[in-house]
Amino acid sequence: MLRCGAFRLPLTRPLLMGIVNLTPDSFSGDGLDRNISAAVAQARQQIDAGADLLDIGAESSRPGAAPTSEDEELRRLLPVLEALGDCSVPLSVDTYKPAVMRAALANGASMINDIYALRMPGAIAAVADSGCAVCLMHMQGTPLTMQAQAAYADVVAEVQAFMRKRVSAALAAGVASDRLLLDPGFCFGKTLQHNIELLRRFDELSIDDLPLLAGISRKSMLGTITGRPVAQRLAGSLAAAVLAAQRGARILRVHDVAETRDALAVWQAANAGCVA
Ligand code: 8Y7
Repeated sequence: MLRCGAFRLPLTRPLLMGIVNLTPDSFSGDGLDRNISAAVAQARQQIDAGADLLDIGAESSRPGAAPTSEDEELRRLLPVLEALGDCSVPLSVDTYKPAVMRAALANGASMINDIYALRMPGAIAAVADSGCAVCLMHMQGTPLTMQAQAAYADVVAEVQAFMRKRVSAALAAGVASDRLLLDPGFCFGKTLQHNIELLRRFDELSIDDLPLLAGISRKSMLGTITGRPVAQRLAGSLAAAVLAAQRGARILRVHDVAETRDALAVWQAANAGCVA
């Protein structure tokens, strides 16, 4: 069971985290109001499609992306959190900035998804006293530089060692273990070979039975494998989601909730020998 603010998420079947992207490059340059209603509509559609939780992000973490200011991030996030205040699933906010974490938690977020795994000064303190869930993700470098310098002797061992340190830091600050999720951070400072190794050996990443999250949906590693542009990576994303689930992922961070749900339903039926 994952503690996630006022929510308790069962971890007996893989959960789907629907992605809601508030970065301007994912919209067509409309005004902020249009963006808010588009984002809220996208969020509600993800919930209708069966999302168990949503991940709302207002700063791009794509390779090469430049940072967004705290004010701008909050200007994008807060109206959407407010509009989704009555929704039935936990809202995760994708941020590494302590002030944004505090504001998000004060405005209805139940989870913080941090690509820096609470390494920014003040980040652990920002989440410690709330009951929110926290996703600790591995990244080598920063989004601006990470693809230029990806190097590991043993990617699985190094990612796991990093996660172990971040778990210790969180526990030492009083974040209970039932609030923690781990994520190897596919494509965050990794070559294709590293990403494939992490997926192939995903089950080896677990630490103290903490739940693992996998975010592979539409990513460049799928583009490299299939030769497809981002708009044509659904089939690759579904294959990766099923594989990650097979290898122990408890939460899948995805763009295509309805399709992933169907793919997982087939996988689960075959596993269980019956339709649930
Ligand atoms: C991940 C993520 C992104 C991921 C977690 C994208 C914010 C890039 N990827 N957070 N965020 N794990 N925890 O293509 O893999 O979605 S952004």
